Amino acid sequence: MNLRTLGEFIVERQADFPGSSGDFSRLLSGLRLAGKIVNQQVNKAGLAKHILGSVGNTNVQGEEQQKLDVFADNQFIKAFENQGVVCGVGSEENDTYIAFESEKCQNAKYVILMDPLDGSSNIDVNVSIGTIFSIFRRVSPVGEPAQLEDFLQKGTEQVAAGYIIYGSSTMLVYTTGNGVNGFTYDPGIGVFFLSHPNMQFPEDGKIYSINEGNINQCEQGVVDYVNYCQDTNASDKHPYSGRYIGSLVADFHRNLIKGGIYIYPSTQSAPNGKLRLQYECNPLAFLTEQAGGLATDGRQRIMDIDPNELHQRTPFFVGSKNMVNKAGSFLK
Ligand code: AHM
Ligand code: MG
Repeated sequence: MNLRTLGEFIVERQADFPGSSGDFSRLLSGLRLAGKIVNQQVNKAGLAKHILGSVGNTNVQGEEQQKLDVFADNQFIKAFENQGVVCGVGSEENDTYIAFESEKCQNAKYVILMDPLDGSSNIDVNVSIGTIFSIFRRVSPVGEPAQLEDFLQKGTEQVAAGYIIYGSSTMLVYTTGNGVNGFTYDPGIGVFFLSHPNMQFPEDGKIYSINEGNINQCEQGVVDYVNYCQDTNASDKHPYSGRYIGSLVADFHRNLIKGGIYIYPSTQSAPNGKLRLQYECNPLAFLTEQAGGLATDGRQRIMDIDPNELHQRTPFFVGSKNMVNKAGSFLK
């Protein structure tokens, strides 16, 4: 078998853009390095009592921060600052964006938005968690500190996006707008290998993923769609299987491979849903569209939403094209 490492893949792809400065490749290398460091800590979370558990702070959304959240946040931020390839970082863990001060960073062309450790409430119970990231070209002038407007761009402006899943294997899955590729980490030698080239969302699927504990708080269209998924009398292959890990990257990754839909709708207690547009939904929407799937808020395309605040939330319907269209048809 012809093995290709992530490093080789990045270099090959850079050659597709003659004259490119290599900054973007260095950015991906920074991500890869920080991902390996976080992976090492996640893997031993059960052993390291000092890492397990809550740090005692709450983040801007009033959620309890876990120690590993803070660790991951710091690792990624340090890696980007050291590489000098982004002028700033927006993170789900921080109240506002960070604009790096060094001249090298202020001369950088890109900003990154990330959820450094999504699903972190699952750490203590040994369930897969993930890092989600989204990269934009800055709109503020090069040579100056990053500005809020750099972080409030529509999803359609993303130049790259992806996730790292810390699961039974660790994988990095990303797109630069030219398909989706997945790399599996070999911890013995510390290298990611291309294992899932050109990933495609199956057009249809049999898995629906939603927190059904909230169903009484959902709008009627969502209730009707879930009933449709469970309908044993319908002629077209029902009922579907309900699968909800409660860890977005893990639910998304499974559905990407097997075919399925993930839904986090608006509820009475969370009218805009729970997930964040900039840190979670846009990057997964970009990956989804690049893999032939669909991502909406139930009614409109996620990547067309014009963000007006950093921590903006949105309902999220993502996955196999036919399933997302079908779910949307119940909301109209
Ligand atoms: P987090 O960013 O605070 O970890 O929250 C996001 C997580 C997702 O991974 C997951 O899909 C969702 O929250 C689960 O929420 P709920 O427990 O309300 O179903
Ligand atoms: Mg999250």
